[in-house]
Amino acid sequence: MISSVVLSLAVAAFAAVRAEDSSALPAGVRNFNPQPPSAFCKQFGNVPPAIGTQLKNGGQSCSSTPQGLIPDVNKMVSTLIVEPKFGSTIDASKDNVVRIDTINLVTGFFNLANEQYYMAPQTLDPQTGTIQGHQHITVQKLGSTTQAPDPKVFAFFKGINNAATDPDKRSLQATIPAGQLTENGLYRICSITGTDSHQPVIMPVAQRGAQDDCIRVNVRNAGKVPAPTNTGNNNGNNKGNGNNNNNNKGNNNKGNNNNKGNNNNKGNGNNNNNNNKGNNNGNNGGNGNANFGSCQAPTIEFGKGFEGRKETSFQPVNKGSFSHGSAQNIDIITQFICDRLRDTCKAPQATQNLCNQARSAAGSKKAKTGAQADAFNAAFGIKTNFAAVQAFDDQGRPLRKRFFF
Ligand SMILES: [Cu+2]
Repeated sequence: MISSVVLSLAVAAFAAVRAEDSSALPAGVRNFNPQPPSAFCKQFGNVPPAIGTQLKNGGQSCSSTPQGLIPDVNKMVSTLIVEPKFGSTIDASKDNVVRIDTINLVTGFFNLANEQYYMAPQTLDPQTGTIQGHQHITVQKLGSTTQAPDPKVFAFFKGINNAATDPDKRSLQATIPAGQLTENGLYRICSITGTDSHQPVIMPVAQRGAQDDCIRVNVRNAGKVPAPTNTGNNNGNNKGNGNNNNNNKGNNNKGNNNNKGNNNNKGNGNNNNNNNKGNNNGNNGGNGNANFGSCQAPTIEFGKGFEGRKETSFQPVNKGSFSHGSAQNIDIITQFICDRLRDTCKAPQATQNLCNQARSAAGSKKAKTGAQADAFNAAFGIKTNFAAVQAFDDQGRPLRKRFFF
């Protein structure tokens, strides 16, 4: 009884640091303002405060966010990767589901990764005292079994932002799309359990079992993609579109070739399926006509529900090469991609110039529409039709009538 009083006081105290406007956030997710600099951070005057963005291009920062609520010792997180099997060989030319079992985590708490990173203290479910958070799957090729891999390099990464829906609310999964892994060999697949705003979970005792799991698998048929089922255009190929009401939050189909949910629903009188759009041309042989150095094609996709967003936004299709979350402003993504092509992919100068042209082409189209992604992709010879995707505002309202009837 006393502890629940303390708990609700603590929850109330943290509520005070919430920002006023949480309207752009998915249900269940709160927005937090940066804390004033702590005494600790003030000692390092030359280190800027962490303000919710991720410093992907380098630089230190200092977080003044409290660690937050620490759960009871009987509520510690534990995770097991149950699929694929440890030590198995997986076929990279097919979709591979990674399924995990996690206990003592209330899932579906997934704050905006580019604006609220480390902004929220760890929070607990007020009823059960269980940590609120989400999972991630990360896949790396192991060049060596005796030397640790570079964490900046990964072959696949996926934040799992949806809440577990199995009866015990423990099971989550992500799909490594066919063709995503480009080299055969030994890989490591790990979970990274995170809180609402992505920090590692804070546990009450030091001596315990791990909150995360990693497995090793062998990969074969890397770099091979099954023949696209939808070469040419997608008219009439409305596989799996139906009239579903699914907001498609956190779906795992990005970048695969099954052409689920395209847009040519002529004469469809209702809007229930508007949320499931955006075809997946990124991997459909859309490799473009440029040399991307060590990277995959820099295709950008436009759609609703990325990272739990209510609004439409942009993100790179090939997260292995271009590890950036979604953004409403395409220039955040295009700039990141052009920097990456230069610094990491070591693409030739001609491709870098092409990237700058692609950026301006995107900038010349109407902001926050799929036409911007198409213009960027087209500069590399990658044909997409995100212009046909309905744009939504951050309340989930259609921005205007669909224009392609
Ligand atoms: Cu995360």
